[in-house]
Amino acid sequence: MSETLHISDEVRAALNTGRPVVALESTIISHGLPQPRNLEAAREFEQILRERDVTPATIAVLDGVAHVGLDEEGVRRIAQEDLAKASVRDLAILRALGRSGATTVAATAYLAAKAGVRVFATGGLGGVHRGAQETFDESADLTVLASAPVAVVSAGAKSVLDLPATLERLESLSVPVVGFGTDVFPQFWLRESELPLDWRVDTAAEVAAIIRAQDALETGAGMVVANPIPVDQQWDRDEHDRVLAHAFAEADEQGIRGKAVTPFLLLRIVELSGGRSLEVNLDIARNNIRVAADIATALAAS
Ligand code: PSU
Ligand code: MN
Repeated sequence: MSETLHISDEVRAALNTGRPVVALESTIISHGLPQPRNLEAAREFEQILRERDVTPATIAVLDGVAHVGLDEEGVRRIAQEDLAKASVRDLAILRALGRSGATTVAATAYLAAKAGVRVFATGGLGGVHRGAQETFDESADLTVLASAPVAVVSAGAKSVLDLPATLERLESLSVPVVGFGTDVFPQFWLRESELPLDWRVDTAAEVAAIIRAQDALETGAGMVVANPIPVDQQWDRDEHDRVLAHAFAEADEQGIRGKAVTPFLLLRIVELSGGRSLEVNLDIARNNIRVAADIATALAAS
């Protein structure tokens, strides 16, 4: 059998010499953004890091092998092939059957931690779904962060979720949440919310110091760095509320359940908003990647 975890030469060289590396997920490319924009986005996300002298480690499972760092062909495959949406529980199955999968935040954080990559940028974290009291639908993104020591830079959690419940679960799971230049938990497409956070940081160096302190204390946990979209880039609140209500009603009518919920809502929201939510989603990811680059750079220097 070929190796189970393949770290690309570029990522390995950066890790071995203590240079900054940022992990990127592939579910956002495969299932969160529409084709053909998703391929452009995957390339641009890596480029944002390279311009800052940070090595991108896009993570995906290809033909049974978990890759940390993709070549051009790998990036093309996650954007154009119809890949399974892979969480941590799917990794061994993909491995054994030689199948491919786009990794969620949970699976990406798990594999990043295994490879020794400590900083990860995404759009919005998964969380507790609305109605979870009955469906039990809570993203493994939350539980995995309790034991994967990776700082995830995210614009809060997607506003299609139950955000107060998501914060409660992160507390129960002992996953630290820090606002990056904010006192409240952002709502993905919207900067503000009425959900206060206990901790605010204003610099990448502070986040790097927290990561070092987590190591010293051996907490073993990850962290959520909640980075809100700048006010001039956020989505119009009324349109946001209107479109989300519409998308929820459709998901309900069509009986969309389980892992299909997030991709369905994200892609339907893009259509219903005439592409506006996509532009904001891309800006969210770009902003998070820039902040992650700064954190990884500060960490490498510390
Ligand atoms: N953030 C985005 N777009 C996405 C996701 C996050 O901007 O598509 C994906 C992530 O991969 C996250 C997943 O892990 O949605 C959550 O899915 P679920 O709710 O089924 O756990
Ligand atoms: Mn789910």
